[in-house]
Order: sequence, then C-alpha cells, then structure tokens
Amino acid sequence: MSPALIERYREFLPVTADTPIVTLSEGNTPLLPAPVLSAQVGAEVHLKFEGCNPTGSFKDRGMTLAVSKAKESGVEAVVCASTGNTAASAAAYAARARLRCIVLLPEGKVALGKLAHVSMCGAEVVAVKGNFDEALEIVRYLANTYPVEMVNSLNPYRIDGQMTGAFEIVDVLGDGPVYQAMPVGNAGNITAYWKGYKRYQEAGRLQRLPRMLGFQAAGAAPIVLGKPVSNPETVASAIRIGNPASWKDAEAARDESGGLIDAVTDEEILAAYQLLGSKEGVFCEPASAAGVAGILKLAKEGFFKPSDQVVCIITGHGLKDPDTAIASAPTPTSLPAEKGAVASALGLESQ
Ligand code: AN7
Repeated sequence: MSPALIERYREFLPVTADTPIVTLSEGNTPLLPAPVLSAQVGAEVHLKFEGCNPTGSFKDRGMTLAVSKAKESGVEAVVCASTGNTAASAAAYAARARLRCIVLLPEGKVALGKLAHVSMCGAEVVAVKGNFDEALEIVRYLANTYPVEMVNSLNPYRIDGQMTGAFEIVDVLGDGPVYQAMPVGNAGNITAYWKGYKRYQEAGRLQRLPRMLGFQAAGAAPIVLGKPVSNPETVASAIRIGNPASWKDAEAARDESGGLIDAVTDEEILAAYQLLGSKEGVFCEPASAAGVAGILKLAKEGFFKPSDQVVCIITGHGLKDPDTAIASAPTPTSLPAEKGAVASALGLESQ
C-alpha cells in the first residue's frame, strides 16, 4: 500500500503516536499539464485531478484526518450534511473505521454516483426536504446535543487534512504557482489550501504564495453578492450552497493572497466541463469545472501573462454525476449490427 496521506505529512498534522490512522490511501493525485487549456487561457495551466482520490473527490484528504481523530476520541458515530461528496467520503472512512455514519442530504439534489457511493458504504441516509444550508444547521444541532462527531469542514481536522493538496502542488512544482483556481461551495477547501500554502512558507518550503482565485456558480454566489442566497440553484449540485460555513476564511484567503472570488454561469461551467473531457481527457463533475470556467472568463479580459503558472483544482470525478454527463453529450448513433452500415455511417473510406 502506498503510504497514508497522514504519514506523508505527519509533521504538519495534529496526530500523535496514539492516533489510529484511518486511511484508504488518499492523496498523491496527478498534477497534469493542460496544453489545450493553456493555449486558450494564454498561461501555463495545470490540473490537480482530485477525482483520483479513493472516493473520487478531494474530501478524502480531510476525511482521513477527521475520521482518525473521531476514532481516537472514542466517539461512536460521525455525522455530516452534504451535497454528496462529503457524505461519500465520510461513509467510506467511517466504514473503514467501523464507526456509525449518518448523512443528511438535500432531497432530490444529490448526484447519482454520490448516492450510490453513500449507500454501498453503509451510511444511514436522511433525505432532508430542504437545501444543504438547512441540512447543515440540523447537523450542527445534532453534534452540539448528542455524542456524534461532525465531519463537515467546520471540523478543523477537515481543513488541516485538506492543506495537503497545497503541499503536494508545491512538492511537484518546487514553489507555489502564480495563481490557484478552484470552485467555492461551503468554502472549506479555499480556506484549507491557503492555510497549507502559508504553513509551507513558514516551514521554508515555499517562496511564492499563490493568488487564490475562487469561483462560485452564478445561482449560488453568496460571497460574490455579499449576502446569503436563500434558494441557491446551479447545475453544479456540489456547490449549490447559499450560506458557506467558511465565508470569512474564504474572504481572508482572497484578500491576503491578492486574489478574487467571482461567479461563473451554468453555461460557462458546462462549456469548461466539456472542454476538460473532450480536449484534455479529464472527466470531472460540473462543480469541478467552475475553476476552469473562471480562468477562461478572466483570460478574455487579458488577466494572465504567458509565463503565469495556474493550477486548477479539479475537485471531483465525472462519474459522480452521470446524469449531467449524459444530458450534455450527443446521443449515440444507433445502427444495425452490420459491418458495412457501421463503416459507412462513420464515414470511413478504405485505403
Ligand atoms: C466536487 O460534499 O460541500 O468550498 O457537502 O463536492 O470546500 O465546499 C462539496 C463541495 C467543490 C466545494 N467541488 O468545496 C459536500 C460539499 C466539489 C465539491 C466543492 C465541493 P468547498
């Protein structure tokens, strides 16, 4: 087994010799050059493909630590509200730790692959007739009232674990990129990356702090609007969040780094989603394309210089949301099982 993420970065994480390490061999995800995107953006773009984590999203970085610490504390159950990926990750790590796992999901708004994952990993699923923000309120109440551990990113161990994404980028590039672009939902990940870069700077492993570029979906853009959105809507269901828990920390990451948080429309998100799949071979879920949509938008305003290194965090795998993929793709050509018919429909000509 490749080493647990916690072992690789143990010196930066709040674990002791007594912490039981709950791992599925997370992290160490690819940092891929993106030649087509680089040409379109006019900068050197890399993709940090977090879909390669054991449950198909970046959440595993935080969950390995949060569940390890929950196990260490002797609690019997973990609980979270989720647009899907946190729940899938919590379910998998809780199964590994033999802890009870309770997840509250906004009913009818969670992508199919995430629902499948949560169920197969044995979590107890509550479908809440409300949105993510309402589900999170209930989870906070449960965690304050009963002996259950909340594993949303309000749990500081989630943020600490997710710092490792920044560590890995710097370990590969040799320094911070000029810009880091990413989607923003509950705003835990932008908080974690910024904390990670700063921690690496303190440790002397980084000279240049990146500027943080966060992107919300236009229908769920509370930080951009400066006020909560009571009925968030977007095709990017992972970031369908109207009142992010780490709002202030996201603003601090933006302001301290000299970055920005902007909104991208569903059309821009879906165009970036298709480009990533069809031109770079990276199949991500719609929310993950928001950062790429954002840099494409900024590029139109001449934002980047050719020498700028830009890392986009591709937060989740495309198989999480097969319905959106199928709806976005052309319908397959249906043909009889005949060689000639297939060859001629494909426009193939013999040499
Ligand atoms: C693919 O799973 O909030 O800004 O409950 O699944 O740290 O919230 C997911 C968020 C980006 C936004 N990309 O990250 C959840 C949940 C994907 C995500 C985000 C999410 P944060």
